[in-house]
Amino acid sequence: MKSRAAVAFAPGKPLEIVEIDVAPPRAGEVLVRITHTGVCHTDAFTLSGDDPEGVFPAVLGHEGGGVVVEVGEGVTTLKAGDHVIPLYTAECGKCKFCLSGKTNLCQAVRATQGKGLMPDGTTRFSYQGKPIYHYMGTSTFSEYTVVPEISLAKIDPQAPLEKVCLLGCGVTTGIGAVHNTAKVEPGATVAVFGLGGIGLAVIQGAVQAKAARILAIDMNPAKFDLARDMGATDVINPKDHDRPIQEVIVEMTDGGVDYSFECIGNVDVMRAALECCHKGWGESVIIGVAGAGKEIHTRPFQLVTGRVWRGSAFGGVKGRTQLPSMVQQAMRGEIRLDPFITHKLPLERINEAFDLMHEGKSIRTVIHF
Ligand code: NAD
Ligand code: AHE
Ligand code: ZN
Ligand code: ZN
Repeated sequence: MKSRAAVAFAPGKPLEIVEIDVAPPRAGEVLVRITHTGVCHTDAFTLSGDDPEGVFPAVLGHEGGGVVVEVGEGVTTLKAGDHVIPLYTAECGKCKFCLSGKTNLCQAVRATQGKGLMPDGTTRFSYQGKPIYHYMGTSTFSEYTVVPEISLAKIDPQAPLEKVCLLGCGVTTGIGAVHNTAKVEPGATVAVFGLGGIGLAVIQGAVQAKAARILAIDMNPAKFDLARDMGATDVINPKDHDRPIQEVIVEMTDGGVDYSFECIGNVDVMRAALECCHKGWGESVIIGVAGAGKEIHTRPFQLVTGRVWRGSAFGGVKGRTQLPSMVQQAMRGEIRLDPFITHKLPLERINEAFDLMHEGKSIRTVIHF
């Protein structure tokens, strides 16, 4: 079938809106009509060429919502008409990772996913007879996409897809990192570095966890009003200080924070986020994605003296089992999605969503098809 899609033909180039060919779903696969998709910084990261797993040409996008059109052979848990959120972290329920009870990082389709391929090692997308690669197992920048059954969360059909698509990445990642990765407890002091979609979701999670103090840090002061609205108690611009920001935070918090979250992808900020943690117990969670070749640094003494460095992918959330209830929380207003949606654009204008992000003017642009 034909599908309108925004194709990344080469790194560093704007996406091109073209009509691609989408092959039918094979065994264990599902054809989904995407109705809405957010644009996450990770899409921009991969488009920039900094992603070691970036392959081109590809259909990017991983924060979508849609409706099942057709299921392939052997698919039993979904049928045409079901509403779904594609998952870049699958949940097969059978692999060593799924069975461990220790991680959400199902590996059932991860190897082929990282190469831009479906689990059988081929693509369902093509343009002018040449293959187009998939992205993160989701490729939500195409009106029609093919996704493994185990990479789809079935959600309440009453849920507004134009909003709950954000649970496909940003909002779930931030809220989940607070509850599943850091396990923030009531009364805690929390620092959040980077106030985009992820950082704001961390603030929302910290409020849910009843953190007593939430410090929100960004170089762009335009982000501070929304951070306060979301529940930040203090806003800090590193540009207003002439010493390392970790020193400022340690002083403000009587020795450091209980938990910090890096939501930028900057390895220098990752260091600051670790070093602003309290001696003896402070824990820092890396969420931001850093470019190829980047490495983190600190003095080992920071860890010897009790600080902990962690990382979090998709907020530690198991998508098929946990996302449906997060959708319900959003429908009940227990998870706020509206404040994240600063812009709405048709697919044809998707490059403007990237511009708005780079200019620091948007939190999330939701694309409609
Ligand atoms: P975003 O661009 O919307 O927000 C980033 C924010 O960081 C902006 O407000 C920007 O002003 C701020 N910032 C940039 N440099 C800074 C600095 N040196 N000091 C302080 N603030 C600074 O991005 P986003 O969509 O919120 O994504 C944030 C990061 O999280 C990205 O790296 C993205 O790839 C990553 N991410 C990871 C996961 C995961 O599962 N681990 C999921 C989603 C996104
Ligand atoms: N491909 C990159 C890593 C990208 C990355 O870290 N992705 C995050 C999700 S970002 C969503 O916006 C993630 O969940 N990673 C776990 C996984 O299995 O990919 C690289 O460096 O190679
Ligand atoms: Zn994302
Ligand atoms: Zn698995």
